[in-house]
Amino acid sequence: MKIAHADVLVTSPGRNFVTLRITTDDGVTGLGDATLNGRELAVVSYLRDHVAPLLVGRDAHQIEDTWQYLYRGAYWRRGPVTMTAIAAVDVALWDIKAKVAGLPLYQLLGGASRTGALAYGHASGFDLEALFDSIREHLALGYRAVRIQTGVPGLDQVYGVATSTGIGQRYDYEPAQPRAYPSEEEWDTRAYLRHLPSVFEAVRNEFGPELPLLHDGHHRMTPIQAAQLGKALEPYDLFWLEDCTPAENPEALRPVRQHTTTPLAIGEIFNSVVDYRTLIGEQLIDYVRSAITHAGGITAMRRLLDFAAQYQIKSGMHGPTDVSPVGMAAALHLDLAIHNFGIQEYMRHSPATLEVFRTSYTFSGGLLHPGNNPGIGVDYDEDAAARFPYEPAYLPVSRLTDGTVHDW
Ligand code: EZ4
Ligand code: CO
Repeated sequence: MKIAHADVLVTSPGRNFVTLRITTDDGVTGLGDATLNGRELAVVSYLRDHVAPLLVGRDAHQIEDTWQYLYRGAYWRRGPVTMTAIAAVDVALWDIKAKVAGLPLYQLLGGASRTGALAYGHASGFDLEALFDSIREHLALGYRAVRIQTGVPGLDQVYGVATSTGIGQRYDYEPAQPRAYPSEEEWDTRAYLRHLPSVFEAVRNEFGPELPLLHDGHHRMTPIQAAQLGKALEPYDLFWLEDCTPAENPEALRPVRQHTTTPLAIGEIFNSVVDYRTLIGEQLIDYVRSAITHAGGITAMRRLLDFAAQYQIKSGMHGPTDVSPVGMAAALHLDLAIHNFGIQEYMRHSPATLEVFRTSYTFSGGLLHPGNNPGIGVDYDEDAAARFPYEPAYLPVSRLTDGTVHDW
């Protein structure tokens, strides 16, 4: 079964998505997500100009060999653009293999280890009232775990907080805005650190001790600030504190770990198992945040999560709306199959997105399931996609109150 062609598809049903479609000589198609938020066309070029021509004529069944060929064969290894492109090829080939086998992909990964994948949603609000409304709305939708993001007194716009006038739906935060330049947001870490524990106290008082609560620090703290926050949040029993420090420096989590028992999650901007060697080997984290889409596909994520399992570290795959329904479906197959599953992030995609991507995954009783269609279970509607042409979009940039560029 040879690869006949590989097409790169770009569409923007509310936000940009890049999809690789591989077609075999006997007409089987597979899809892979290649969406890198705010840098979409770099991956398009990588795939269209440098990868697609190499795929034609290769055996579609040789997933491992193709992965190594693209990784080692490029000489220039790792990096978000490269690993997103490799992931798209890898997922598309797994989709094909499972379709040919007539099985949902999770069956080829060892079969189901659970009935469904516990999902968490994004509750947010500028003040407590709006936040409580958002939490209630998520509970009504069936969520059994929620991430809490809130405004900070003195700041107009804060990461993770939905606005009624923004591009996203009321409570689903969409940070990438279609515009020619990134927007700029003001940030003040001390004001944030003073405010956040009171928010968690109020949420626990209102919603009780049982509901799993998560929070994303989005890379903004120094190690000692992160240690202070982790300690201050201990009474509120977080499921995890995510990305408390910038991602490049794994050693930063040593002091955080020494000072707090709040569980730590990191890795949504990592793209390789290499990024995790210190973090996993020294047991500095509790959850691995990479997405299949950005970390080399199912082949690479399986290896990473098997490594993590040796240290009782679990999965918590990244699942914002910038991971397309193809990337989400791939994640759900792996979530269902692996032993060390932790939780799956799940921001629902917009109705327009779901017109282009016809999914078969389900969300019920707080659990996601990939469905039982052969392959990963997503179809791409090209006519619908054509109605939503590409629009340049950027994530915001963060500045401290004196104008210094900060981590966003
Ligand atoms: O900011 O996906 O945990 N989720 C996140 C996301 C990221 C965006 C960046 O593309 O941190 O909201
Ligand atoms: Co995050």
